[in-house]
Amino acid sequence: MRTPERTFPADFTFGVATSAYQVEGGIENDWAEWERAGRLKEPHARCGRAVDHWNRYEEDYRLATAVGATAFRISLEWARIEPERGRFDEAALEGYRERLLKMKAHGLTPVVTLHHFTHPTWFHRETPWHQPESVEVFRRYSRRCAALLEGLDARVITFNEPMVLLLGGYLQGAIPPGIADGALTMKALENLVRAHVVARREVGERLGRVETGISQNMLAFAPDRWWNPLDRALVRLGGQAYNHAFHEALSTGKLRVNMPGVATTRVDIPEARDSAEFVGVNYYSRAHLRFVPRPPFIEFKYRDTQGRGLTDIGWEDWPEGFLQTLRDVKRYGKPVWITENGIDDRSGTRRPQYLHTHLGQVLAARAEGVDVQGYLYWSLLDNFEWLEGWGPRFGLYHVDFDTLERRPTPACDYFRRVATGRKLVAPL
Ligand code: IFM
Repeated sequence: MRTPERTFPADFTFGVATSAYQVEGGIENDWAEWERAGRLKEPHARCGRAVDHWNRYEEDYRLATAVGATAFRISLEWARIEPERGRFDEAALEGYRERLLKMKAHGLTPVVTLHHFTHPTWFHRETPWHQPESVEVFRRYSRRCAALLEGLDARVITFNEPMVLLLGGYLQGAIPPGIADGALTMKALENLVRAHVVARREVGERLGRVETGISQNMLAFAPDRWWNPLDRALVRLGGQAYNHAFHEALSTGKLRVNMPGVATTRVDIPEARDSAEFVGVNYYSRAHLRFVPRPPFIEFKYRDTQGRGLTDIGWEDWPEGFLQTLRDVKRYGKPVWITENGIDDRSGTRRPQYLHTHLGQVLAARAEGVDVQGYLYWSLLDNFEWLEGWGPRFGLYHVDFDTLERRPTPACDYFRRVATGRKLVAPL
């Protein structure tokens, strides 16, 4: 693994990332319904009060600054803001505004995601993403969000991991809205691109020039059998669809997916051309793909190829793929933000090393001319991990899920040393 440079420039941002549903608590949305329908791996698990960030936000801002973070990524919960279609909750909007102002006062620059997987309960019944009306509905919501951000100098992420939402929610039926249909998935993808465009326009009209983009979950892919041409074709086509179709649409205005037998689309959306100021990358792992001769034709697995041990959620620890991913996004010619990177490490002992190797890859990418400007660790706190419920622990801070007490893991000290010293030091 190459780590040619060991220092981060003074203007490189270190921060932390969270999302509303996973930390705030007390939210009624499509995921809460999904949980009540028993659709999580542990059918009785509930997000419920989450880790009560809605009330403990000031404590959490202090925890972020204590590790040297100067940026804090949150998401706005659409279901709080627009609980019924067309009715906006002024108290919720005020609540977010107050929290963002406090965040600023703590010296943290807000990075604000408008959509992080969840929806108000009416959304899928009335205007699901495969229907064109969804775009207008999102535009109206974004307009209200933009007003919230006045004077905050926030960076805006319209959508978090749109391909994860589509794969899970529209192709596999594993997360809300539970659809499993390739053609609808492609319609929804097109509307998400259009929704990004109109949301960015709303933000720009209200706030002037704001750095706006998306966060894309990007996996390093490898063929399960290196010698098998079908596995290799899957890596090529799947990698293009999963990692690049969305970014590419926002860069060129051309939306292209070509996964024969699964989903294909070819649409030109000229207004999407050059519609992001930065490329948001969420990187965690590598996946091996194997062709199987029956729908859905793809088998997806994480393998421990290096004997490093899978992470506790079962993902390969593969920092090498981070560099590969960052090289790959250089083609968009925009600044790059790592909007998530992190490890489910339930003992808390592996995280400093994970940070060390992954930040090393960020430096290596920078040395190759990839303009990486910021790194947001996922996550500040242990939190609710979607279908996995309360098992995984990604937090720099360990949270006792009974008492909600936050305690630093060894990675807090490591993160602080790098973020404040600007040097890639070795973990102690
Ligand atoms: O917890 C999630 C987050 O919501 C989106 N990116 C991946 C994280 C870990 O699975």
